[in-house]
This record gives sequence, C-alpha cells and structure tokens, in this order.
Amino acid sequence: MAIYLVGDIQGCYDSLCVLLDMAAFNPQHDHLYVTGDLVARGPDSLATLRFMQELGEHGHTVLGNHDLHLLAVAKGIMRPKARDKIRAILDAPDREKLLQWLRHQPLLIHNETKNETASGFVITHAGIPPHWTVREAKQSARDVEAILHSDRYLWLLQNMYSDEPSMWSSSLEGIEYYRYTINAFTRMRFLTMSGNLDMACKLSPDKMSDENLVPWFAAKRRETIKETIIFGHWAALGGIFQNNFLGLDTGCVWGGSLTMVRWEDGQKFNLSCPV
Ligand SMILES: [Mn+2]
Repeated sequence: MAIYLVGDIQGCYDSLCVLLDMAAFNPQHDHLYVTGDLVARGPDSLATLRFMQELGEHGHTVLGNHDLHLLAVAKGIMRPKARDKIRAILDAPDREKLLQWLRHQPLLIHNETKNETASGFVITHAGIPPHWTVREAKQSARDVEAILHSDRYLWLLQNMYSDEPSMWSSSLEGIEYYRYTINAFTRMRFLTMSGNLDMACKLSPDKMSDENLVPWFAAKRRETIKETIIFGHWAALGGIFQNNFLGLDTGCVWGGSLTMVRWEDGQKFNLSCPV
C-alpha cells in the first residue's frame, strides 16, 4: 500500500489518469488524497467526481472553494462562473449521488498513521491559519462539516459568501464562525500583519510588493509549525516541496502542471497540462 497526494485537479481527469498510470497506482491497495477543487475549469469535472467517488475508501479529498461553489450552483443559490465547465455534472443522471458524496467530504483530513517510513499529515485546501493548533483547526472543520451534513446545509451555502469576518476571534458564533472557518480553509493565501485574512491577492509572494501581507505559512508563531501540512489552492506558488510542508497546486488549468507525490518516499510525478 502506498499513499499518493495530488494537487487541485479542477477537472483535469485525463492528466490525473496519466499520473496514476505513471505511478502504477492500484485502487485496491493504494490511497489517493487530493487537496480539493476536484472540479471547475478543466475539461472533465464530471469524470473526476465519478472517479473519486468510485475509489470509495481508497479516495480522500477535502473541500475546496470550487467544490463548495458547485454545491451552491447546483441548488440555484449562485450562478456558474463563466469559465467553469460544470454543466455536465448538473445534467448528469447521477448528479444527486455525486453532489451528495461531495457535500459529505471533509474540510480537513488528519492522517495520524505514523510508522517507520512515514509520519502523519494534515490536509486542507488552502491551509491552516497560524493561530490554530491542529486540534483547534479540526474542531472548527468538524463544526462546519456537521452543518453541511445536516438539513441546514442550504442555509450555510446561502450565507457563506462574504469576506467577513476576516479576523479570528474565539467569540465568533453562528454564521460568522462558519464563514471564517470556510474562508480560512478554502480561500486563504495572504494574511495582513495584524492577522486578517486577505482575499484579494493571488500573486506569488516574490511578486507581491505589499509589505503589509505575509503568506499564511510564513506568519510568525504558526501553531502548526511542527506538523506536516499539505495544501493546494495557490497556483502562483508553483508548488512547495519541503519535508513537512507540501503545496501541491501547480496550476494545471493555468498552463501549468498537475503534481502528485508518493508520501512514503517523496517521489514526485508531474505532468504538464494542455491549456
Ligand atoms: Mn481553490
């Protein structure tokens, strides 16, 4: 058994299949973990969803901002974004099964398995805000997931669209607490020096000239500094590959590539994607 980690697929199903073939991925024995955003701008979001769902216990993903947006579009709460290719999902005979499966995916995965060859890891789509320990982050994720799994999920999808509150406080309650949590896990890139989520800047840190902004992972006193964090979402980073820190979005829908890493030995598999 091996664990494979792959960045934001965004419907690049053919590229995913090539990577899995390159790695001789065995769906009966191996496990595939995805950093979220299964769907959106790539050519085949429907096949990507079906593939992940059919992997059963061998497939794992966290929810990304595009996944949540698909759920909102499917319920008529939001309109599809112009460049999203999700019509095939909405028209599919198995759409309800796929959307139900997607809605039940977590915001955070904590794989606590540790053995001689590998340590545990945490995956979220965008990252973990510096003030949260893994335990606190997990609790916030589980609180939002409980709403997503309940009759109140429509209320949550209707009310999650706002950049506020941008600042964490343990006194946040109700929709403000849920919204902060969703934004942190699925949309975060930079923080301001005072710790607010900045939702505007998508540049890579070396091209960003605003001295008031710092990447979430470079913030002082990050509580998860000793954990292994795996995330996606930030294509402009072009991938970060450190021992306990993996940014796997390498922009497959932006003329970049799709990246997969075998967890046990760090072997990288990378495929340039057609624009
Ligand atoms: Mn994203």
